Amino acid sequence: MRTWDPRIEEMPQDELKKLQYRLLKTLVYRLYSFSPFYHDRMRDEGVHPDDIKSLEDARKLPFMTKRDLRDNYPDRIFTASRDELVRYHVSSGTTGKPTVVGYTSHDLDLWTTSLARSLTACGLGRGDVIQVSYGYGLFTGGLGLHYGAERIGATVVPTSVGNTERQIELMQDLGVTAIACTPSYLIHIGEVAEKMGVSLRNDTDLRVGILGAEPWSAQMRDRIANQLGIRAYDIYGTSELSGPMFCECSEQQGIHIWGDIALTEIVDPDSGEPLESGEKGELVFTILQKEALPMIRYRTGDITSLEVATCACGRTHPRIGRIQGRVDDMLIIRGINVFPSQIEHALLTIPEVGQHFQIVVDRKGALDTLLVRVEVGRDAFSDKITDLMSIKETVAHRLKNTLNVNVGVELVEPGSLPRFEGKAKRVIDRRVL
Ligand code: DLL
Repeated sequence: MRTWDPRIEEMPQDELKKLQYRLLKTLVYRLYSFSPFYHDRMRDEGVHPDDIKSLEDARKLPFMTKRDLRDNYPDRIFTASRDELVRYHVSSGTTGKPTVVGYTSHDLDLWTTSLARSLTACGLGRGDVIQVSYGYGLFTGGLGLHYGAERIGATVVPTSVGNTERQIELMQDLGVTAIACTPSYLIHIGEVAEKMGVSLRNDTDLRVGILGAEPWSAQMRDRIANQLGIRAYDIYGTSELSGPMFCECSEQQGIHIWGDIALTEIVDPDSGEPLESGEKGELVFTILQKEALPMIRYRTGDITSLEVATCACGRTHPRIGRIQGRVDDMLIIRGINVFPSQIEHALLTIPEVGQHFQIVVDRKGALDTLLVRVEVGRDAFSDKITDLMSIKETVAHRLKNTLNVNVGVELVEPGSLPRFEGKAKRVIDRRVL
C-alpha cells in the first residue's frame, strides 16, 4: 500500500478523535469570537463553545445549508479578509444566486494535500500521466485535480472538457495512464474513440479513471471498467468543502474521508437526528481546518452511510459508501420516493440497453407520470419490432419491480439522447407544482 502521509492516514483512531476534538474546539472558539454570523447562530441555538466538551457534543451545534451561502452572497460569512483570499470558485446551482467559495493559500494547500492523499490511495504517483478532463474555471473539478496531481509528482494534461477527438489523440500521443472526469463524460469519450477506430483498452495506456461529481452506480462502474479495461475510482466532494477531496483506495470499499480535514456525521434527513454507523441518511460535514469558509455541520443533501472500521488498506479514517442520491433530487412519484440512481441501477442489469437514459416526470390531471427513455445497445438494436417489444417489456417490468411505481418506457436509437461533458442532466421534470 502506498500512502501520501502515513503519520496521518494510519493514525490510531483514538488519536485521530483527540485531534478532531482539538480542531473542533479551536474552530468553534474562533468562529464564536470573531464571526458575527457564527456567533449569532450559536447564541440563537443556545450553545456556547464551553458546551463542547467532547467530539460527540458537535451535535449540539446548529446546522448550515447551501441557503446560508446564498443568503449571504457573495462573501458575507467568509472568515478571512478579502486580501487574504487567493482564489474564488463559484457553483451555479439550480435556483437563485450562485454560491461563492473563497480560499486562502492555506485552504488551497489543504485541498491539494487531501487530493494528494486520495490520488496516492488509488495507486497513482510519479510516472503517471493524468489527463484532467473536468471543467477548468469556476467549477472546482479541473483546478482541484490539477494541483492534486502535480503534488504527487504526476504529469498533468490539462485538457478540461470538450474537443473530445483531440482529447483522445492526446491520450494516445502523451501516454496518458489516468483520466479524471465525470463518469458520463468518460462513457462519451469511449464512444467517440470507438467511432475514430481507437480502442481505449488496446490503443492507450489508460488504466485508471478518477470519476465523480455526479451520482453513478456500482453497475455503471463495472461497465466502464469492463468496456475500457481500467479501474474506475469514485471521487467525492462539493464546492463548499473546497471541491473534489475524497476518493476510494485500491480496496474500493468506500470513500476515505480524512478525519483531520472533516468531521463526518450521518443524520436523519427529516429530523436531523444523528444516525448510527452503517445507517443510511444525509451526509453532514464540519470542515475543521478551513480559514476563509469553515462550514459547521453542513448538510450536503447527499444520501449515504458511514463506516468507521479501519479499512483493509490500513487507513484508519472513516469511509462513506457510494452516494445513493440527493435529498433534493429525490423524485416523489405518487407518494413513492424514487432516486434516479435506482433507475440507472435497474437499467444496467439489462444487457440490451445502453447506459444512456433520460427520466421525464410529468403530471396528467392529479397523477404523476414517469417516463424512462433509454437507448438500446448497438448490438441489440434490430429492425424486428417483436425483439424491441420484448426488450421494452423487460425494462418496464424491471423498473416496476425496483421502484414500485408504473413506468412508461420509450426505447430510442443508440446515440440519440444528449451526451454530457460535465455533470449529466438526466431528469426532466415537467410538473408544475
Ligand atoms: O462536483 C466537486 C467534484 C468535482 C467532485 C470533481 C468530484 C469530482 P459541486 O459542483 O459543488 O462540486 O457538486 C457537489 O455533486 O453534493 C453530490 O450531490 C454530487 N457529487 C459529487 N461527487 C459525487 C460522487 C463537485 N462521487 C455535488 N457521487 C455533491 C455522487 C457526487 N455524487
